[in-house]
Amino acid sequence: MSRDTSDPTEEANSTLADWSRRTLLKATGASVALAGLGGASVVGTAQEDDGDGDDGDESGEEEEEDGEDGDDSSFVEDLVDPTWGYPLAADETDSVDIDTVVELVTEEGEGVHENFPLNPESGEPFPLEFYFDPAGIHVPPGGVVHFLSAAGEHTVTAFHEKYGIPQRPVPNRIPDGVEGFTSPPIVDGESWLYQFEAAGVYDVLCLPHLSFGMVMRVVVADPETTDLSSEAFAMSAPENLPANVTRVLGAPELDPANVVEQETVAWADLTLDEQ
Ligand SMILES: [Cu+2]
Repeated sequence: MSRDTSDPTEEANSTLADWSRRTLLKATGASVALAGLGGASVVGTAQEDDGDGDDGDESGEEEEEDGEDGDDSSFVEDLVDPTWGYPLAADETDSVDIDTVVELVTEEGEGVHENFPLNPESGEPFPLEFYFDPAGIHVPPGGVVHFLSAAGEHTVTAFHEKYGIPQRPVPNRIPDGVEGFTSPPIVDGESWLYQFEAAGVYDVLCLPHLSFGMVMRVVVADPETTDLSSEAFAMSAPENLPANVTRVLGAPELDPANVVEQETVAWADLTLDEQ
């Protein structure tokens, strides 16, 4: 029997996948923002919020499809699953315009912080630095964040006990009642969108690099209506976690009220003292 090289089942499956995706995007109105790769709504991956809060487009380029947030958040929020978020292939990453971008970085050599991380096994300096940048962000309730793998393979995973294993327990460090969530592994240029609904403090980790201190903090709060001195925003000191993690989450710059005040806290600005 001769083998047919064009497998009709495979072809049908890929066609179906294409069809489903386009239909999904179209149904939510996101097709305008996502379909035109290289189109008008392209933003550079290095773009950062200019911090002045007006979402102004200094290039003067008109963004015709703006939602009320001034970016694509209102188009993509219906796509974002509360547990699985919404992944973007590398060639889709630039087609989405979300103001809040967090880069996931693997840096070889000296790195940003001297003597960080230490090798979790030996305690000696480790020649790679893995980090989220910014390491602290404030988002309003319902805010969408674009996590971009700038270099290396990473995940964006909530501190929730379901992601722990006996050799590497993960305590709950997200608001009560919020389900754990995680991205798939994302590599160079791929990214992942997540919408933070409930107010509170969310500590987030990268599964392959947890022991190297690749963690960050997202503070979800409406500063107008939220009492930042309430218990929901009092973050407990990290306990029973690798020393590198304790150093990052214990950095004074990641105090939730400070994160809200600063809007973003750069990785380079953390004070990573031994605790
Ligand atoms: Cu990582």
